[in-house]
Amino acid sequence: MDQSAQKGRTIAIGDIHGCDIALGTILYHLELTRDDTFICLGDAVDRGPGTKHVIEILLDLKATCKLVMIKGNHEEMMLDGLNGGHWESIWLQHGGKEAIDSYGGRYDLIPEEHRIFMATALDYYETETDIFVHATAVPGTTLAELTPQELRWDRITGEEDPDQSGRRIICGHTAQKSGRPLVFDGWACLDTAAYRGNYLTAIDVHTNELFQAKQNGKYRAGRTLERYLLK
Ligand SMILES: [Mn+2]
Repeated sequence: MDQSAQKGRTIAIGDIHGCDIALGTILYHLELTRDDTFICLGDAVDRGPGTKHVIEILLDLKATCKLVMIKGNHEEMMLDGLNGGHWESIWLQHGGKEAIDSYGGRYDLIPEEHRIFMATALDYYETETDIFVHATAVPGTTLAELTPQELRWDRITGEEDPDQSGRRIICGHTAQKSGRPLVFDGWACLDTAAYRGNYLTAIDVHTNELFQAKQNGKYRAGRTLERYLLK
């Protein structure tokens, strides 16, 4: 894909987990336009109080910019749980209850559009400079060969090798309870555990500027990713 002529910003955001006010606050400050690409790294749903509103916000964004939704393990569990699959009880115990409560407490109150939004989310997304995936990529393995376990479930340790292509891997999923992005050679994990009261983290992948907000509405910008690079 030729992105060399691309105008606008490319913004990626870590695990939102129902933090609708944090998401709305970041978007208010970003002022996205149709030239911008906004990449949600997955786990938009569950845990926090505002899953329904988060998906409404993301659906509305489709009219504003190019929205890329990557499927997290929580979207995978929710879709399975809503169909009565084997994940249902585990999902409900790991934030699914809060998600259903945001819809009024019943599965049948979830709009079909919201189910389709989750079901059509991507396994990964790539540009000339970066690879975007929910959980992990495996250097040496092509993206199309990644398993569902790798794409949505495996955790990173901070000791993974960089990708041979030279592209950076930007992921979520491995929650950083410190609230600090996990940044090391060739990698950036943006899951800063917003649902635990930390900042939700978004990044302009070309400038590395961070845009962060908490679910209480507090906003912070001006830091860059390099601040968190492990030496
Ligand atoms: Mn996850």
